[in-house]
Amino acid sequence: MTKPDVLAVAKLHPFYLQALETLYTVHDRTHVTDPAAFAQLAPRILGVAGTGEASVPRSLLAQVTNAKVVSVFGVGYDGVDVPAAIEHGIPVTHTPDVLTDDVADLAMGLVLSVGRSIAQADQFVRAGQWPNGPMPLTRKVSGARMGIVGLGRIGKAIAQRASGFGMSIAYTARSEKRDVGFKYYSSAAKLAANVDFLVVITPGGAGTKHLINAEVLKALGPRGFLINVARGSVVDEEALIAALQNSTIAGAGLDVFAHEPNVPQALWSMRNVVLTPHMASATTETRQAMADLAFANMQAGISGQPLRTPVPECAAMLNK
Ligand code: NAP
Ligand code: 8YV
Repeated sequence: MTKPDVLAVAKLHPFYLQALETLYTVHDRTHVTDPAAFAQLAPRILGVAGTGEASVPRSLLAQVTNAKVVSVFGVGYDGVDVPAAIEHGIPVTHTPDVLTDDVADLAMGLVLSVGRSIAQADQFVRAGQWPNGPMPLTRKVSGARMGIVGLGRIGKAIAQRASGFGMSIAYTARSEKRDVGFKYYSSAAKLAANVDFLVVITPGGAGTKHLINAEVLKALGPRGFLINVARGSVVDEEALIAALQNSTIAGAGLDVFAHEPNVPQALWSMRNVVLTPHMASATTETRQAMADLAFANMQAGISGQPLRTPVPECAAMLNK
């Protein structure tokens, strides 16, 4: 018996791909590699599988006329044209919650790494510099002021961890949260002016593009550090590089970049930055949990069962 057809719009994590292949024939980016063949195949596609950064544009959604679901392996889905998916009656799912702990852990790791110069200290020892004298002093993290841009699932988990370090917490978001007990600022610039570590953890996409711009970096100031674990698009990368070069800010810890996997060469040699390759959810345990959830959503969508974790925008179409 032939298996139903699914389109992968990006290179899938092996955990997700292997699960899909047990039930479906997975076509790996055929829409890009062979558009003519894809035109024939498209009406047979029942599900679209992607990653948090993968592009699922309106033009593709119009082609997969019989698709029942877009299942994203990731909590962020800024690459999916959700309004177009809704117009075509295709619900979109993602993988919230299961990765929250890991992303919050990495955010704190970057805070500690930039504040205490851990990556630089490692290089200092390996380069044999210790016998020549001590490293320059670093920056105390415990008790410092943290500002969180985006107090959602992951932002709250970062706040919880930072509270364990005795840090004071303030935040900005689209709306003030009455139940959290942290100081709210109505803009990223106002928040930045009042903190030592500014941690960015919003969704990507048009609504947050360059939310962290030259003005915000100036407000963060020469003793402030920027941590970005959200999306590269949220930070104006050129403004950030200028701010680092001019000591407008003290340093940065970056897991995400504007044009991944390409990282601007200007950042490579800077001593005051720590760079990681979009790895905040990349533990074996969490990637397995994400794959299980993304696969469950794909199966549910194709078989007409209730979806496990649809994106909020799709709630209305699913309740009809
Ligand atoms: P979430 O629960 O939906 O939280 C998102 C938060 O961002 C909310 O507090 C929201 O404000 C706020 N926000 C949205 N637009 C904003 C704007 N224009 N200005 C200020 N704040 C804004 O999502 P989550 O589960 O915490 O995930 C957040 C994001 O983290 C994902 O979308 C993804 O981009 C990123 N992420 C990255 C990695 C990685 O590997 N580096 C891994 C996982 C997730 P309101 O609460 O007021 O609506
Ligand atoms: C993943 C992410 O690295 O969940 C997200 O939004 O950015 C990350 O967890 C990504 O989706 C997998 O490519």
